[in-house]
Amino acid sequence: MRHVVSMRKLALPVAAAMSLVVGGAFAQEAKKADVDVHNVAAKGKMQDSSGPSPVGGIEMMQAINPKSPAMTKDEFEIGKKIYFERCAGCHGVLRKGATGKALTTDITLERGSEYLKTFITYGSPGGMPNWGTSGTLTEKEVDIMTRYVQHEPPTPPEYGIKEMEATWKVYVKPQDRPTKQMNNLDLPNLFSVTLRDAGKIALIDGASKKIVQILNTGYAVHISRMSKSGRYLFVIGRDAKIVMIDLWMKEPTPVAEIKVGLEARSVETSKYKGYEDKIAIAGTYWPPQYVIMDGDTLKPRKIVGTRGMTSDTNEYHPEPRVAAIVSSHYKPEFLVNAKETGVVHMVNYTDLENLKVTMIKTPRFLHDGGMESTGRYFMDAANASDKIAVIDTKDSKLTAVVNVGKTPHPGRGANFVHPKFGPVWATGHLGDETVSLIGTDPKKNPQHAWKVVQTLTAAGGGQLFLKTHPKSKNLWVDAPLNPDPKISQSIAVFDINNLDKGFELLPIGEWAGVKPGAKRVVQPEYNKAGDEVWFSVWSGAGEESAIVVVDDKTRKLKAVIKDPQLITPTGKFNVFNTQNDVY
Ligand code: DHE
Repeated sequence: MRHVVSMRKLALPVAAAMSLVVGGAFAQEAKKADVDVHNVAAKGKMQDSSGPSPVGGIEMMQAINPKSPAMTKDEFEIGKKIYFERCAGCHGVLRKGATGKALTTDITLERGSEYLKTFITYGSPGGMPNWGTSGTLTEKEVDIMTRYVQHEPPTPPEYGIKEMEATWKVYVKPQDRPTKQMNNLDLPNLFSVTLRDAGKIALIDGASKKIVQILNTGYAVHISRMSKSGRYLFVIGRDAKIVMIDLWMKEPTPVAEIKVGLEARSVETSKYKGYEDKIAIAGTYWPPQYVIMDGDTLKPRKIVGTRGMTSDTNEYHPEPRVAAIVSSHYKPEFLVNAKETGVVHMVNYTDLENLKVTMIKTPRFLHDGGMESTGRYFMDAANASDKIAVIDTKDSKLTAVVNVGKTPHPGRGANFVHPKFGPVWATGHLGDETVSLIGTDPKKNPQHAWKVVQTLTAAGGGQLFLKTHPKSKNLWVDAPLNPDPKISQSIAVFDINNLDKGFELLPIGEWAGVKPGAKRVVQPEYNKAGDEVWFSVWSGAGEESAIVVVDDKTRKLKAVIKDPQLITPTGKFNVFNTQNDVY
């Protein structure tokens, strides 16, 4: 079965595509938001999945500009909340522009209220959502936003070591923790599942598919990462709270936590020989910075700001958000993506007092990425430039820049051996239906290295993640943001040895057998053995979701994991695969 939808009409910039709210930390918010998505989808715009920024609730000063249209304090507060929930992702906290246009008052006051109101109500072909006509914002809210953006943007507070230390808690000191695993769990095949809108994670046993434990983490949980030994699990939420869980305790238990800023997406741990489990790092969207911590307690040690000049135009950017962070296997270094400047900070963690950071210039805006199969090269998506930057973690330099499809979104990508071109790394795209395969073997296949060797046509645009496994012959590609439910509720699967045959579309959402809902199928994840794949079937916070497990060999349904506690499952992180960068 083939469903090919041209995404040309639907090609929104990544942040715009993801700036409408589907869920939220609160069921009520999510309910309202689900309606938003259907409205948007019905109008043929790409579905969105972003969560509201928690920054809107923070106290900030209202600067008075005599030229700005009048607003009461209450209206300003409403405007601020809406701005952070809906607009900041594209236009930036300080409105200097990111994926969306700059909205500083020199521009907005000149455009004037009539122009701005039309823009907010009807959207634009450039990617601005139609907030008014989609019903997302009421007429009154559009009016408030029209005036709000003509006021000086309020700045959220900074967040230094003092603020971090005030939130830092060690529940169980390292010396009071076990010296060996005290439970019978098959840890390498345990899955940490994000329950996004519940602010929790579920630990699910890979063999029995039973929920072992549900743990509170933070607001709109985002990702889980493992320490090198596979003992400590780190979970970070959009609220920048990190919870560190010791999987060796009798019951996996949080042993430390810290809030490292006001808004965040990424956390990672040291993987270089001799530094296993020693150091942790987290990056924040606000303030734009990253913090290096002790790997066993989360004690904050060193904060580095990312504010600085952009890689291409050498202009100052006041809020380069920290997106993906990966840990080098070749050096005691982290690779930190500063999104808006297009600079990868290669941070050497051997001497925090005399910190060495190699700044690598790449195209903008950096988002996510992962290692190719040898672990030497970081394949880094510069999504607004439609490019993948290839960074050599051994020689600490940019090796190549590869043109791919519209708005690459690889997650960590997928590595496999192509029957004709040798080892490749794959990325899907938010903005079109293609999957780009890039040659990654400069030694034995130099003619194909760092080139797109093949472009596959998957089910549609709105892809977020794709996955395979060294033992598998399948490449699974999701498209949860596609406006066509037939596509967003299914998975496209390719046979790696017969890629020209095209894909098979499996109706995972239908297989879940859940009650009506968005049922977006998101983020394939393998078990440790590499013989089954787990998919989230993701509906609203008040609706029924599930995890569907498929047999990798037969592509047949193997199990459905359902539980009232499985609220908005999105990311799933197998301990062994996350620990060892298997993808
Ligand atoms: Fe994510 C990874 C940022 C929306 C699920 N997400 C990441 C990473 C970043 C990021 C920077 C890489 C972290 C790393 O490797 O260190 N995500 C953002 C956003 O800024 C964005 C676009 C909008 C927002 O408001 O947050 C966003 N992400 C989403 C979602 O809506 C998703 C689908 C559901 C959810 O849980 O919120 C979502 N993001 C994920 C997942 C990963 C991720 C599952 C990890 C994938 C992996 O395999 O490693």
